[in-house]
Parts: sequence; C-alpha cells; structure tokens
Amino acid sequence: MSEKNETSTRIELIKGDITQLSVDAIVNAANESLRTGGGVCGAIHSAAGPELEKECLTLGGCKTGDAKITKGYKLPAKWVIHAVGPIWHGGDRREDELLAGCYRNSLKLAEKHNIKTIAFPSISTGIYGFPIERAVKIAIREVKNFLEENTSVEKVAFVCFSKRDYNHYIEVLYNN
Ligand code: AR6
Repeated sequence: MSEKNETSTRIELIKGDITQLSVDAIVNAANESLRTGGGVCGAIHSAAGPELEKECLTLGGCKTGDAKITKGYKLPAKWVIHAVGPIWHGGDRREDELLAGCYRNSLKLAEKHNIKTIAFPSISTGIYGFPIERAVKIAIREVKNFLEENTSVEKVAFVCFSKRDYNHYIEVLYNN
C-alpha cells in the first residue's frame, strides 16, 4: 500500500454530533476567552457539564490559531482540544494561515498527550463565517500533511453537522 493511501485510511468522515463520539479527543471550535458560546462550543460545554468551563477559565485564554487542552468531563471523549479559529473578514487578515494553525496546533497537542483518535468539527465555518469550501481544503491539507509525518495519531475524523458540509468534505477528500 502506498504511503498516500495509508494516510487516507486514517481519515474518516462522519455526519453527526461530535459530542456523542467515543474518541480520545474532540476538538472544540472555541473563542479566545475559552468561555462557553453557541454552535458546537455550546453543545460541547453542555454535554461536558460546568466543570469544563471551570477548567477552561484557568487557562488564560487562547490566541486565534492556537489550541489548548482540557479533560472531557461528562463527554465520552477523554479530552477536549479547544482551537480558536479566525473570524472571517474577507480573507486578507491571515484567516487561511490562522485556520491552518488550529489544525496543526491541535494535532501537536494530540501527539503530546498520546491521543490516538481525534475528531474535528468544521472550525470557523459557522458563527465565524469562514467560507466552507475554502476551510475544508485547508483542514484536509493540514491533516494529511500531519499524518504523513506522524504515526502516533492513528485516526482523524471530520465531523459534519449538515449534509451540505458533509458533501463539501466528500468532494475534497475523494474527488481529488
Ligand atoms: N457537532 C458537530 N458539528 C457541529 C455541532 C455538533 N454538535 N454543532 C455545530 N456544529 P460554530 P465557529 C458545526 O459556529 O464558526 C461559538 O460561540 C456547525 O454546523 O460552532 O468556529 C464559539 O464560542 C459548523 O459547521 O464555530 C465561538 O465564539 C461548525 O460546527 C464561535 O462560536 C462550526 O460552527 C466559533 O465559531
């Protein structure tokens, strides 16, 4: 099996609710203050329980493009990696680079904590308004690049909440 194919088998696409997944870590599309919010962040905080926000508030916030890790509390996932995606301003405020940083820094944390299975939502593409097609290309590129260099993380899942998002991932993952 070629290296390229081996990397592809370590990527999975799931349509559903990330809070329900029994993986080692789920990634949260967080904000710089690491407080609970709407979207996937609100869903993760309500499923994990109030202990999650308590721990988040001890971390001193998180810069856009970076990620921090906490326990998962009542979630099936052992860890939550809080990645802060950029707010879309039209594309000339380093949004692409900052979004790539979210994936890279989350995966670095996963490696450091011996996380074998990790699931990402589509960071920045909801409330933060990043165009989905553009975000999906960045997400897949960064995950593939990481998996080609790294063997400690076994599986990476992209979790889509809507059929429309799911179709965008299918397009980039399998039609290239
Ligand atoms: N499982 C998987 N994906 C989900 C779920 C879920 N349960 N719920 C929503 N999504 P968003 P952002 C998808 O808005 O754009 C918060 O207030 C959703 O359909 O959650 O990075 C934070 O605190 C979309 O595709 O995150 C920040 O302030 C994707 O998750 C801000 O929103 C991301 O949408 C972050 O905005």
